[in-house]
Amino acid sequence: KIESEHEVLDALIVGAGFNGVYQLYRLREEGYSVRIFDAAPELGGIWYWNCYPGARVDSHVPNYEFSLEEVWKDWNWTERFPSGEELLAYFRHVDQKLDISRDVRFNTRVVAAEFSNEHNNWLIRTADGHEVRTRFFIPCLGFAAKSYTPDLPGLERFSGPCHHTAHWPKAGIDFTGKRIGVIGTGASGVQVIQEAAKVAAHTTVFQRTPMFALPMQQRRYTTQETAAMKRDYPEIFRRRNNGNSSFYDLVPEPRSAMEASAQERQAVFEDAWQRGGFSFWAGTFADILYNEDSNMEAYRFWRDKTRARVKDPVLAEKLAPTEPPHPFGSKRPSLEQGYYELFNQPNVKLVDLRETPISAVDPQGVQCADESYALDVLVLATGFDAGTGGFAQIDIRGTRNQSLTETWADGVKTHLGYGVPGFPNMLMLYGPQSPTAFCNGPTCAEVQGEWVVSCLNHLRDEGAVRIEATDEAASSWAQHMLDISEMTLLSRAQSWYMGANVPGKRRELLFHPGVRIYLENGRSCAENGYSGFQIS
Ligand code: NA7
Repeated sequence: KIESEHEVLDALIVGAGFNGVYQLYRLREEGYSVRIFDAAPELGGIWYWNCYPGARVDSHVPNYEFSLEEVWKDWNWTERFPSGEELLAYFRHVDQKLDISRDVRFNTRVVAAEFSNEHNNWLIRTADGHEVRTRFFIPCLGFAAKSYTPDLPGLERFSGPCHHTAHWPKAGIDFTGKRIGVIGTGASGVQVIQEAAKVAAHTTVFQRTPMFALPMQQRRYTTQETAAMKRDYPEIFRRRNNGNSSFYDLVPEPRSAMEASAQERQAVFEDAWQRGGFSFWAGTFADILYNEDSNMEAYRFWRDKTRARVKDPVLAEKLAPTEPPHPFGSKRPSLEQGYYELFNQPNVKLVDLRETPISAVDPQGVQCADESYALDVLVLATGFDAGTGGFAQIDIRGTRNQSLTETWADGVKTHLGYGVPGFPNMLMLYGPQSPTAFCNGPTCAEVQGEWVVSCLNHLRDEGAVRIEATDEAASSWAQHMLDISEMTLLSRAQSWYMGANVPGKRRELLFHPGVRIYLENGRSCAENGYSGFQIS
């Protein structure tokens, strides 16, 4: 037990991923008493849980790392897009440098948080019966704290190993020589499929919606290369933390794709394609996610490149259809390494669930409308109840004992994604209505994290004990989110950005796609004495 019975912490953070770790480090540095509670036995957040074969980040370094010199100066990545294992090793390095773990209570799942009007603090309860009081409650849950498994009839009857990618057994599962089935072709599905196809006797891919996956253009780094990169790190991090997209090197042309000649457009697309990663999504023309014609140009480029990689034209049409099912980039593109070529292998089969939906799972495998597929291992790469799902797993109660989940039943309402009316002294990081999911974890941990640190310092300077978002400010931010949703093409897809991947979930844009606009709003709020918050 790391808290004494009577101690009231300054801050209790839930979650030991990038956001929680940075917040603990900075608040402790500012003199606050602060702890993290995390359900996992080590640091890493989603990287601890999502340990399926091939797990890899799709934001390249140095976008995806802390900008703290004491951390980066003697850490050398081996790959441009590091694996989940390398990221866990990075967290151990961070721990060594910043001494985080001494203030973390591991293996501790927070189940309830209740605000006390009398004391202006929170009572936090854990699954193992532990309780702690804290002045500030800082959920750093990440956007993927709650997995989503579809309700497939008979799923529990499957006789072999069957796991969601976010609950993969730590001991691993050997795919060698086995018949592997993968449901889902998002980022996780694509990564597992790539690993399975290398060693499995047979891999069956159950695809519902074609994924517009982009070439990762992975590279291994030598120590000399990383040393050379580090000379530019201070400038890179300055640009990254003040940029448009939280990627220092994704700068789209300000003009519309339609203003460029066909030849110029082709050249910009080709260049982004070669640069790899999210360049083709976020680093070509500024209006790709706004203008239907520009979007269609990007789609056609992607489609033609992709189809050329698949030998069978029928299969090519299923993977990269003539007409897109939704605008390009309105769902998060996966990054791939030779994914499309796998479908030329005789031991990889694509099942198009739009033609032949899954009717049931039985002990032997998956039954579709026309055929049964016998499997040894079934992988559920079916995604997450993103953004709000993690909050629903904790019984969070505000000033009138009202539940946060019920409060959000008619729509998420926050001020800048930080505060919720009726839930004073709760400051969320990387939560709904902030740039989460459009801003990589480490960058958001720093830019949002510094906002929270400054806010707590302001309250301390003012001798204030309570901060609460006003209804007016939260309604106005909700309206802003709605305006963005209608302005962009994001609302046209059944994506987790829109809450549309989970049946019955309210459809609304959950994440703010404009990092720069978001940062400007946060800055102006702080400069105006935290406008939109009531401080007392
Ligand atoms: P995603 O991107 O939400 O992908 C989930 C996949 O599972 C997607 O292909 C879904 O198809 C599919 N799915 C979901 N439900 C079903 C059912 N009922 N039947 C068939 N297929 C289904 O999750 P990921 O884990 O890959 O990635 C999440 C993010 O985590 C990723 O973007 C990174 O930021 C990290 P659909 O497209 O809905 O038709």
